[in-house]
Amino acid sequence: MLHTMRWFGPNDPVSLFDIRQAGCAGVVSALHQLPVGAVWPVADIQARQQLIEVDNTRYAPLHWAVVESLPVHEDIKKGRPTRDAYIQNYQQSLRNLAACGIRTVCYNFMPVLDWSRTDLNYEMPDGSRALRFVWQDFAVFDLCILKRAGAEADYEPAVAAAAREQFASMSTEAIAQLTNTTLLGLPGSEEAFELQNFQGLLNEYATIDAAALTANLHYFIRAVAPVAEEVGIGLCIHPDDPPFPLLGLPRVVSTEADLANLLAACDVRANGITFCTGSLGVRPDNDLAGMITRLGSRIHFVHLRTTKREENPRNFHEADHLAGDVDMYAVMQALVEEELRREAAGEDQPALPMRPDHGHQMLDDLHKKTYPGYSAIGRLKGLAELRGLEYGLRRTLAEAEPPAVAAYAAR
Ligand code: DNO
Repeated sequence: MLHTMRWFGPNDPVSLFDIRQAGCAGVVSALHQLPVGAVWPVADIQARQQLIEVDNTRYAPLHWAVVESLPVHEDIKKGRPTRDAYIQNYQQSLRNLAACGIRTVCYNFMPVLDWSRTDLNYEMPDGSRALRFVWQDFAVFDLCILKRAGAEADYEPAVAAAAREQFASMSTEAIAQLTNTTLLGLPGSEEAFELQNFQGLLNEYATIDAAALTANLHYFIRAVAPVAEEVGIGLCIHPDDPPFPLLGLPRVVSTEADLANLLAACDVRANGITFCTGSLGVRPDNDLAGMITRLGSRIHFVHLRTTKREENPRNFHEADHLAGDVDMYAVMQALVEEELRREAAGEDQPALPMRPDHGHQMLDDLHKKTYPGYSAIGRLKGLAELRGLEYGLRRTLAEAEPPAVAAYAAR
């Protein structure tokens, strides 16, 4: 696989120097400074490439392998009349990225919020810190802080009652912290949504149910995937995180059926998947290794991470990369098999770009401020473990498949 790490840009406290030493050949980055919906100009893309690929020639090269994300404007998700203009911008950004040599572009279709957690500092038994999602804490936010109309119906009565009791004993500081964590903005931004405006953003989805959101997603992909196909980009949707509806908003990229429907909506290779085991793995009904085997040719990018479900099955925390509920051995085996298949078929870039997704805050990073989930040492540890697993599986599987061994050796 092509080992990569996410780099949020020049303000990221984890440097390109760090990422290189962690063992990466590729970088995953985005132009977070541009407003969502704007065309990404060639000059801005090249400026980022300059930082990653050209400056600092003293050390081993790094390559901007994946854009994560080229974000989708809310008007596209809502199916507003203005969506066509934003879709045209998206198509132009894809053309510009392709002109600069970028071949993999990730996006998501989650309304309003990107990923959601309720705790960014959950203490693990070894003292490191993990990200965690607790359904009851989320209910506290929804029922008692946001006070969303109709929220009551979304929680089991016992959870709602416990949430109210919990809220009554929370300090002002704890309430502020939960509010800020839940409203954290898009990755790469340190700003959170404002509580006052937030209900307004949710209201705009009042008439958009899962079927309508799916139709809007398919409308979008039918317009942009042919352009991606033409310019040689693999577009890859990131699944919902967590993979179930929150705050009354529909979520439509959570299961194998959701993904298969999306792929069928525009049957070109460019219409693909970011296979995020951490997001999909929260649901016990997602058979991850089987999904890779069945959908594999359309996987353009891989996020490897695992979560551990807790006593309430909607609660989870991010576990060590080889622990947790994801069978990483089976996942890695299916991924290596997919790569061997690509090699045997003579594909020009058979290596799947992979990044160790998130990592615990540990060792020296406990004293540093990094983007939640994106500390250097936790990701380095995750990558090291995953690479070891990949190496072992490669050796074993390639021996069983002589043509693929030859293809691999010839790289
Ligand atoms: C979280 C990330 C997501 C992801 C976007 C992709 O750490 O995996 O925020 O980048 O959803 O569009």
